[in-house]
Amino acid sequence: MRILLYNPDNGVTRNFMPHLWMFLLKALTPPGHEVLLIDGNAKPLNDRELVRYIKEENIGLVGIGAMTRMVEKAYRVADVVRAAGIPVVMGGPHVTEEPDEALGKDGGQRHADAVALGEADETWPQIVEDAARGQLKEIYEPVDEVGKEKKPSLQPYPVIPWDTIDLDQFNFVPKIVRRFTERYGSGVSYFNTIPMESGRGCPYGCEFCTVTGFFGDSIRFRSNESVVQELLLLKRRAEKDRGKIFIFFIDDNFAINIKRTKSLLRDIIAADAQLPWVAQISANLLRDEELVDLMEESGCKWVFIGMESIDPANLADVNKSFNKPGEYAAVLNRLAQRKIYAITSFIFGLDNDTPGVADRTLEQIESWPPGMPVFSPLVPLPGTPTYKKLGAEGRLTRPKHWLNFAHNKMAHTPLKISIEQAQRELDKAWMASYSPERNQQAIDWFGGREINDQIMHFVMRMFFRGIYFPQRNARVWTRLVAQNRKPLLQLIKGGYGKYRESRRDVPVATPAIQ
Ligand code: B12
Ligand code: SF4
Repeated sequence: MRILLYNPDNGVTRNFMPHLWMFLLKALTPPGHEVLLIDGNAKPLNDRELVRYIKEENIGLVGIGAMTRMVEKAYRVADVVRAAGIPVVMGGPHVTEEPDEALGKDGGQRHADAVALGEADETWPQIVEDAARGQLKEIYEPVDEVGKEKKPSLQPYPVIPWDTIDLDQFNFVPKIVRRFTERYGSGVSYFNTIPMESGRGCPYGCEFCTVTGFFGDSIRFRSNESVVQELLLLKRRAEKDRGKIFIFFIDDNFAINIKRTKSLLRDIIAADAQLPWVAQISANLLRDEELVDLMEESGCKWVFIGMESIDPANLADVNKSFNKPGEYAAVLNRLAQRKIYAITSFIFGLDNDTPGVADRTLEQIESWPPGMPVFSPLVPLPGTPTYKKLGAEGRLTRPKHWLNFAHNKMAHTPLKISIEQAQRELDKAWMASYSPERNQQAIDWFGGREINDQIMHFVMRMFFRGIYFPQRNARVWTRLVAQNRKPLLQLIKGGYGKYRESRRDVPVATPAIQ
């Protein structure tokens, strides 16, 4: 049987990074079946094109995965595929919480023939075999003989053949630049961010988050050996075809077991398997100097930190008191001393937020080393304590917000700020954080040193703007470049100076004296 795994586009981030689930399920597919992958963020297809593709490729089963924010799109795609007579199985965090919705058992339209609940590593082979026999069940749940939930141990972990997978659709290097570098034989042919997991699960149970419920509070790790081998595979690939590969360790809290993280990082260093990497780590775990040293040595460049709020009352409300706003600056400085910077994530619309929350947060951010702040409203995700609490208090304004998805739009009434005001605070925080003035300040922070880091920050800032700001046409980009001409010229000058310096340092070839 030929299977298509499909990830609907999220309407925001385009081809930023492939989704791991597709590659993982492909690697776990029993022999005798062929799996094709389409990520709608990288390869947009309209309904007609998708059906034509499915027919031409003789697909017998379509698997669709989606987060809550993409599920409306996922259902639409599923409807089109089923209307063409091909069975659909859906999986991922949303349908795990709302299987009745996907199966049309809540009074709405049916979208899927089957749903895979929870982690599908062990149910996927069964789904494929059942589909091949035309005997798909409605629900696949990872349980043991006595019906108890069973989590994959991640040992052994399947080998994802990253060395042979075509990653062209996720290449950050624009085609025009590639043509130039290919012709002149130097430079980088691709830049890919690759998702990799070293473990699953988080015991912290922050109330707005689905992870503790979905993956469970028992943390499971791959062996160090298996992570190192995957890194080496990617490193060899990058070296062979002069590409750049950046690893995104998608573990929800990469340092949740500090001892184990240190041992993994030591093994990466010992095997010379370093590639530049980013990971999600909570601020409380970044107090450890030895950990941060090992992060630097093993290639860490960025850390994603869920700061959520600078207000301890807000953090207590969502069960995240282990975040201590008073230590954020120290944590970020500790990282910056090692040339590691942070993507800091904030939520607005928490219960203790009042008008002015954007200004207060921005004031703090501006006192920190430069980074990439991101802001979102509190999104009540199905299955979370937050969703239940807001529902019980009658504060969900759009209880099924995912069926009428609107980017960054609130779905509940905050306590001390109106929805409209919270929305304005969000817009303000985004605009101020990526304004030309802020971009200039980020570069100036380096005081003329580290031109490479300055360029990296500027490019990332423009990139984040491109990702997160809705208007992305050529006119907007031209205006953006014009507004940022001062930092841009400064960087070009600095980069050229560095280039000349490096040319001066190249030893002049002298004829050998006989
Ligand atoms: C990496 C990641 C991202 C990446 C993007 C995704 C990518 N390209 O990989 C980035 C950093 C950009 C991101 C952003 C966001 N993310 Co995110 N992200 C993750 C993260 C950390 C890892 C995803 C992953 O690869 N997991 C590992 C794989 C193996 O697990 P999995 O995807 O669940 O797949 C397994 C099963 O679900 C199942 N499965 C999945 N799909 C399918 C399909 C079929 C057919 C079958 C059979 C099975 C199946 O099988 C897989 C193997 O067991 C998860 C948390 C987590 N640990 O999963 C959050 C998570 C998915 N993100 C989440 C959220 C909320 C967001 C944001 C909305 C946050 C925000 N407010 O901005 C944004 C939205 C971005 C966007 N524009 O779409 C939520 C989603 C919850 C939900 N119900 O939707 C999660 C679960 C985290 C959380 N805090 O609750 N994210
Ligand atoms: S620490 Fe992160 S992954 Fe863990 S529960 Fe909190 S928000 Fe979710």
